[in-house]
Formats: sequence, C-alpha cells, structure tokens
Amino acid sequence: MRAHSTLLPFLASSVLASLALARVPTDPWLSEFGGTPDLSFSGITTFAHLPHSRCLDRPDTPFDVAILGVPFDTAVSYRPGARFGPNGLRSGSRRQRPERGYSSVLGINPYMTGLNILDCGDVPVNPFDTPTAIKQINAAYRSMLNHPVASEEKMKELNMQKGLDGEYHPRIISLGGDHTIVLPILDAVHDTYGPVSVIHFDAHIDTWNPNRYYGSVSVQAGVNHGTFFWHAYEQGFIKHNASIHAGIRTKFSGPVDLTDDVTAGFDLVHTMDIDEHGVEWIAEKIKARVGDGPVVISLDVDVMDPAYVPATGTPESGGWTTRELRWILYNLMGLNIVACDVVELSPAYDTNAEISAIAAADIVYDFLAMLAIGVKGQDPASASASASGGHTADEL
Ligand SMILES: [Mn+2]
Repeated sequence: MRAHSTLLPFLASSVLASLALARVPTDPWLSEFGGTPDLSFSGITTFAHLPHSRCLDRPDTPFDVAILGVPFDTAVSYRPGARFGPNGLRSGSRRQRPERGYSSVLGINPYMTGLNILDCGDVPVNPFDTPTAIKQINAAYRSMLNHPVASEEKMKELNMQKGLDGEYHPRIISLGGDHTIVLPILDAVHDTYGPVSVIHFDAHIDTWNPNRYYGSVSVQAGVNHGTFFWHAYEQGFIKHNASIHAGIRTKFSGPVDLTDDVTAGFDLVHTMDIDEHGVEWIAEKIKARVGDGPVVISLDVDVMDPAYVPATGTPESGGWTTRELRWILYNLMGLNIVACDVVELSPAYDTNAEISAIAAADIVYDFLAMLAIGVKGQDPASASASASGGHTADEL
C-alpha cells in the first residue's frame, strides 16, 4: 500500500505529461530545442565538427580549405598504425568547434574568417598494394586541387598564391598516414605551382638515399617514409636549396646521410638549437631559407617529445614540447603556404587521455590559422614569378 501511495502521484504526473505532449503532436524537439549546436562530445566526428562532404565523389563541391584524411601506413620502418591517424586526429579535435575557435594569442578564429572549410573525409587507400595506394593518393590530391574555390575574393584578399594556370586552387590540409603520403602529394602540388619550398618538422630527415637505406631490396621497397624526400628531390618537385628541416635529432648511419641531405636541397635546425638560440631565431632561419615563394609545411608529430606525443611510429627522445613547437608556428604566420600536412600519428600508442591526438589536432588548428591570416609582406607578382620561373628540374 505504501508503494502505491508513492507511485500514484508519479503515474498521474506521467499521464499528464503524456497528455501535454499529445497536445503538441508535431515536432517537440524542433519547437523547443531546434538549432542547438553540437557539443564537443556529441555528433558525428568530423574534424572540429566541420561539415562533411565526400568531395572525391562530388567534383563540383566548392571549398577554400579542405581537411583530407590519408589513412596509409604500408611503408613504415618501425611501428605501424598511422592508418588510424585521420580518425585519431578527428577524435582529438572534438573540443574544436567553429563557434568556439577564437585564439586570444593570434587574435583570430580561423573557422570564421570567410574561408569555406570542409572535412572531405578520407582517401580510401588500398591496404594491400602500396604502388596502387600511392597512385590513389596522387589521383585524389590532384582531383581535390581541381575543385572550385568557394570565394575567389577571399583568396585575393588573403594574397594567396595562384597556380601556374593563373587560377586559385583550394588549400588542402592532409591528415596522415605515414610520411610517404607526401611524395604523391608533392607530385600534385608541383604540377599546380611548380617547384616548392618545404618546411619539414620532424625528428628525422627523410631524405635518405634509398641506395643507402636499409631494407631497400627493390625499387618499391626504396619508396618509404624515410626516403620520400630524396625521391621528391630527384623528381624535381622541391625548389633547390630553399627547404629546411626543423627538430632533427635522430641518429644517422654517418656523415654521408647529411651530405645526401644537402644534395637534396635541405638545410636543418637541430632540436637543441632551441636552447642555444630560441624560438624566434629558429623561425627567422626558416623564413630566410624559404623566402616568398610557395611553401609546403609537412609536420611529423614525432618532432614533439614522446612525453607529449607518444603515439607515433618512430619516437625519438628529447624533442620539443607542444608549446615550443606551436610558438615556432606562431612565428611563421604570413608565409606563402600552398599545402600542409600532419603525419605519423599512430593512435594505438596514445594514452587513454588522447594526449598525442589532441596535440596533433591543435597543430591542424595552427595551420588553419596560418591560412586564414594569409600571405604577408610580399608582392604577389614577385611570388608568382618565383613560383613559375627560374627553378626548374633541370637546374637541380
Ligand atoms: Mn619522423
């Protein structure tokens, strides 16, 4: 009896509530809660809750900046798993949202400056046939570059580099994937802009000559995440003596590796230079090296210390903190960026707290900020001249 006495009022109120709902039969969610934005923990996981389109199947889809996952990891020398990097980066980006994207350091919300930013999903690369996968990445990137930009006016306002065809092409931020993906990407970027400078953040040089790289038992085996920049140099994708590594601290087979690196056209900043010279010195050295021409920024998350980013394929101790790296990036705002990537995130080695994925996703945020801030301090006419003239493969 006591149970009834407590239950009856509840039942009565439930019935009344049902009746109240019955009097609003149409769309109670929309009428009371419609338009509620997704929270950081709700919704389908796209990068930073951006709108998603399968752009590769919809060639007419316009965008100014695209996030493109490249889940490829069949050319790694140590720990595999970077095929889950795009998924990890999207998960690590969940607390980024366009309506909550303002940086008090940079004074900008890169999601809300008028650039149309889309998450275009992933390139569905073949996991069994590496040459075909590389071909797929190249085809996908070329197709993406040929999508129409959403706002030519905005591109012009930001002083963005035009392609060799005199047209604006969208910017693509690639989410790796192991670092090999950058070879087919540079191939496509070179066709659009001519030879480019590369700013390469990494613990490793990745310019190893395949003839001296262990495991290169065949032509195909010689194309991997430690040799791709050598191939890019040989193919003429990279502007000679205008590229630079930052954060190098791996061990080498000997001085010959560094001789090969100079041959491939790179200068380098050691990890420990930060203690002797500081962040601004590093940024100035990078800017002086790449100049005003088109630049690709390629960032291996192992440039950060494994204490901050354990989830990577070839970790090296003694790296930069997340804050040091991001401070360097803040000092590089205004460069003539035509493509960027964040690679080698291998989420299986992350902590449950996703420390690596969150750091990697914030690097993508910084790249978006670079693009949203635009190109500063140069004459666009001279930039396109340096992109199209003077530096051909024949001069390498
Ligand atoms: Mn590396």
